[in-house]
Amino acid sequence: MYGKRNHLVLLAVVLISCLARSTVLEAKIPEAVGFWRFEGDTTDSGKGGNNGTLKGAATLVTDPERGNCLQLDGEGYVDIPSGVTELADADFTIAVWIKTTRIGIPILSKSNGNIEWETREKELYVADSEISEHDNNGTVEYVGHGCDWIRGSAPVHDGHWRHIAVTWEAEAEEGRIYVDGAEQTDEVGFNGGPDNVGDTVRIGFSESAHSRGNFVGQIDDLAIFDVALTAGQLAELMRSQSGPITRATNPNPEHGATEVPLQVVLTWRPGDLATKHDVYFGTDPEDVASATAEPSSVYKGRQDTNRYPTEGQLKLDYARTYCWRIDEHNRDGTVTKGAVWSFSTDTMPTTDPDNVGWWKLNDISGKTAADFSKHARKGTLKGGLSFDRDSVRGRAGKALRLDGKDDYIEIAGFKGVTGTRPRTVSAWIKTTAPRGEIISWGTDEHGEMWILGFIRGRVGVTPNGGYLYMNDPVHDGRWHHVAAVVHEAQLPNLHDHVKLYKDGNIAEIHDIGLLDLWPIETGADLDVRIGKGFNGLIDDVRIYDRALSEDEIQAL
Ligand SMILES: [Ca+2]
Ligand SMILES: [Ca+2]
Ligand SMILES: [Ca+2]
Ligand SMILES: [Ca+2]
Repeated sequence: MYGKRNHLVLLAVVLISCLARSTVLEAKIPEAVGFWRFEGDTTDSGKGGNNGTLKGAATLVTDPERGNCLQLDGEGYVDIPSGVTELADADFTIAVWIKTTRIGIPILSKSNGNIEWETREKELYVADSEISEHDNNGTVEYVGHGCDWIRGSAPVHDGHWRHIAVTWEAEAEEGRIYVDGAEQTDEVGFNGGPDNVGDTVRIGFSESAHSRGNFVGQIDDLAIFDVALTAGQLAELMRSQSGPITRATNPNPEHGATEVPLQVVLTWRPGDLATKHDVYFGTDPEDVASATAEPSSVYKGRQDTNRYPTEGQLKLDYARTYCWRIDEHNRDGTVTKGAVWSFSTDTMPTTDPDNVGWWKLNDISGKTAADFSKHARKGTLKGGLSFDRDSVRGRAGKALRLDGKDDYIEIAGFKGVTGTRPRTVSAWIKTTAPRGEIISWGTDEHGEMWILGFIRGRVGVTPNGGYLYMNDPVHDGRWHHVAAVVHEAQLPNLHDHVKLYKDGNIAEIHDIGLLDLWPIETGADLDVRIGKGFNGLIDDVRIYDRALSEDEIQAL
């Protein structure tokens, strides 16, 4: 009796202390090694004591929302006379508030400061898709020269204060990007190449080729830690610096998204205190920015849920830019006006008579892939593949992630370009697994198939018997454009009449030691299929029944 009761008490004590302990551990934020709060000066209140110096036109200002902060105009920066901590070869976190409408701007760099992007220099920046040739306008990225990237997926250039962070666990090689306390990692290839001895930190300074000019906007509470903070710690850090986040965040479609399907539902993360939401939606950014909760063409009413429309989908027009804004009605009776977010919809299907199939894979729900050729040859997702689950940020708009097992897309009833006819097939791919098909059709006999896919680890074509593949590997985890062209010939063969393209240029062919004279006479049994056995991302798959020129392929 006595013993049992004692055990129960002991158990309760252990449970309570475990709970208390885990809560404390989760929330406890370690001391920063560098912490610049810009409270009227550039003092470092972290443990490193690395006080900064304002350079150029950098100034300290007072912001209505965040109080004292740093203001940069594209030329100034803050110089930190130290490397602060290792920003690659050991765990670290950089966490900071930024407010900007610009893209292609640096937040923090660690370098020798000569404005030349050199081996193992590092930069945290807001991406510009024109520089990166990646559909990532306004997202946060961390890069090292020769070290690859940690890439975020959520744009942050909406002119409101956004809390952003990059974390790196060196041993596990885990990198993450956080926006407003929520993980928003798109891809990680970062390899942790150590910092150069003597490189120092600059705030808002452009050292890399990924940004143009210094930061434009405001920066506050920049903290560097020599540990990788958890999501819980980052959320705690953010709230300790700002109180509740009352505005709507994390718009979907993302701010700046392109090639958005015509049927969408708008969703967002509600403010911490929101009970109701005012929805504004239209095509004129000024109307959407200035409208109030009075009847107008852009005010869509006050609602409980964080989706618009509350039921069904919006039906939009092709190739238009739409803007929206969510104002949050808070528990305390206040209203927090939201940012104006925008996105643009997909273009009209082509009228090009030579384009016989074009799957942009921008769809975001269901299992049907729209065809942007004039033939409307819809694809069907197979093997458990679905846009709801497998749609990801693509090369243009969205792309599809295939599992390399049973996933593929079937174009039912479409036999592709058959016989000896000229043709062009192309796709964007991103993979680290060099296997599987990109696109195929034909009859399962020697010489009668037409397969673009991986052959001996390289991209090439085979009619089933004989093959032709490129020399350069493309399975490096980056986007690559691949294409194959069969030129006009009475009896085309791989050696004389087929060209392969990598990233818009004629690809060097792997020397396989023999001339491949297999004829190409494609059968018409199998339906066109995309991505069978392919493990990775695929985007913008096209078929033409004509040999495109090098210039035309470059433009795809
Ligand atoms: Ca401050
Ligand atoms: Ca340099
Ligand atoms: Ca599957
Ligand atoms: Ca796409």
